[in-house]
Amino acid sequence: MRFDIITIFPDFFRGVFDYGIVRRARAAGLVETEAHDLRRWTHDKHKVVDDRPFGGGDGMVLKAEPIFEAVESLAGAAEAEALRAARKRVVLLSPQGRVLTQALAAELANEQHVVVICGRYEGVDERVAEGLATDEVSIGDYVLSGGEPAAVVLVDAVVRLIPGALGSETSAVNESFAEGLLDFPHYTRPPELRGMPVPEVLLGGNHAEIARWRREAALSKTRRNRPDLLAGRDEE
Ligand code: 6GU
Repeated sequence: MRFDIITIFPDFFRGVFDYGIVRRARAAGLVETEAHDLRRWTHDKHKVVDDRPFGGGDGMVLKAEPIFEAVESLAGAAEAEALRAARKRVVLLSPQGRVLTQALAAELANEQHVVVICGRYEGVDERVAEGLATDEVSIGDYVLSGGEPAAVVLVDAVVRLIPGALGSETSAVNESFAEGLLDFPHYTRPPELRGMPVPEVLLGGNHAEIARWRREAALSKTRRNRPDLLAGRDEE
């Protein structure tokens, strides 16, 4: 799998994929990541990538032409149809996108090539979303200055779902969100810390009881921190 990231800040990505599971997946040849300077696809002397908004207003808008040229040179065809056939996706990162979920990350983990366009918060010419991107994605309901941190989040969430990336000792099947619940609480030594004991049941060896406790604890944590995840479930 390959990620090509189009950005006006390619240096932002220096070293950012050199840690943990992403590093290991890259070292194992499971994934390649490369950041590309959008200015490479400008043709004027000053390598201008933005311009004033039609209709007026503050802030600058990222121009469509360099982005179209960048995607065409990195992914080939700009037609969504041809991209899908070739297992390629073109993801525009913007606060106007649909929110990244574990389901979307899993879907992207099936692709061979993902081109990621980092928007700026002021905006990207809408024709990129209309006629170039296969997906417009946000990482949550808050505003970032640009899509670069979101690109790091997206790559991490997807790479750990590529078969083999987590290694044999762990699996993505049992974790947070896989079941639509938050993860259960974890503890390690010491069994008592600053007046806070580890729940008794975890210290014994009754695996059925431990499994029951973990499910209940995951549920109450979800109820407390993310009641939205439980809406529309009947049991529990
Ligand atoms: Cl993808 N971009 C920006 N600029 N802000 C965001 C975002 C993306 N996702 C959440 N906020």
